[in-house]
Amino acid sequence: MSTETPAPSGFFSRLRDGLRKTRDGLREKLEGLFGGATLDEGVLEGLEEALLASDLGPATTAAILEPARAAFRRQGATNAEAMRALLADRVAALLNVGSPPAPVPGVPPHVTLFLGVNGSGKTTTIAKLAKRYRDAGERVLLAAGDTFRAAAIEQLQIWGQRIGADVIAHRSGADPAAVVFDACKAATARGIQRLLVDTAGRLHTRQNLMEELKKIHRVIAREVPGAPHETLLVLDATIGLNGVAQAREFHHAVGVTGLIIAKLDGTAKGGAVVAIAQTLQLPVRYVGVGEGPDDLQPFDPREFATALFS
Ligand SMILES: Nc1nc2c(ncn2[C@@H]2O[C@H](COP(=O)(O)OP(=O)(O)OP(=O)(O)O)[C@@H](O)[C@H]2O)c(=O)[nH]1
Ligand SMILES: [Mg+2]
Repeated sequence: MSTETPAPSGFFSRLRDGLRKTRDGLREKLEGLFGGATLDEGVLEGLEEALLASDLGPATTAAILEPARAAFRRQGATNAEAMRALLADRVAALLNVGSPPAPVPGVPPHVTLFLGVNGSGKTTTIAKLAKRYRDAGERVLLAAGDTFRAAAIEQLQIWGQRIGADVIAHRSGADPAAVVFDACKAATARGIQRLLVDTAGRLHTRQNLMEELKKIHRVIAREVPGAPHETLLVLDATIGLNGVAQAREFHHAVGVTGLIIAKLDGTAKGGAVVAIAQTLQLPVRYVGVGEGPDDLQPFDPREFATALFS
């Protein structure tokens, strides 16, 4: 956790604070490298090591360094400031993938389905997003689609109470598709603007989980026209590049439309965000930078890239 006090409302300083561990790792290496007035081949090699150490992965690191190498070849040498700008531009470009979120439907509800392995941060992220929507004056309903893990339903209900959102829940062990069916019906009947669907992160097997998520997705698509409007995969930033394989598995099974990277504040592997977005060609929608209800930031590629290298 951070020891600096972040500016309360400054988006950029909150993001910088969340990225602190990743940036400190990079900065230490970059400052050593960029200490001299000009850059040489040795600096490029050092740069490659620094980027790899922040979990950018070999392919993304190569893609980031390509324009830097070209500039170096063309000019023989280039200065540290120009190099930082090149790197930030490139990272921003690599993060600029996928489509923007679908527009809010003319007829409510807008439905978001949340996926992710156990402990990745789904329920907390749902609470944070629900609070954003509530603060914007929207009516929010939560669906307790994780009926498998002990106390998962209660956890969502407690968040619902804190935030002022109703929760549709059945008993522990009930069929999640039936919960989601009821939630879709209730959201439509009550004119709810945002329905957020929580799901299990673990069942008896991973195959069971994927089958269940497909079923839930089908129920939503059948009950609400055009839904789910977003299918967001919540990844734990602390697993770094392992997120690539996880994202691939969920995307293949269910069809993900965007990513949420939780726990960015707890890792020096924040570079993996770039690798995951680029490899899967999926946009990052939000990042989690703490455990509190306000610790969620809309994701902006340019701001992220700037925060990474500043
Ligand atoms: N530091 C930090 N912790 C977070 C963040 N997001 C979630 N957490 C913590 O991560 C832990 C797991 O979060 P949950 O939201 O319960 O994860 P989940 O994916 O719903 O887990 P299951 O219900 O077991 O599948 C909790 O202790 C959260 O407080 C974040 O952005 N930063
Ligand atoms: Mg959960």
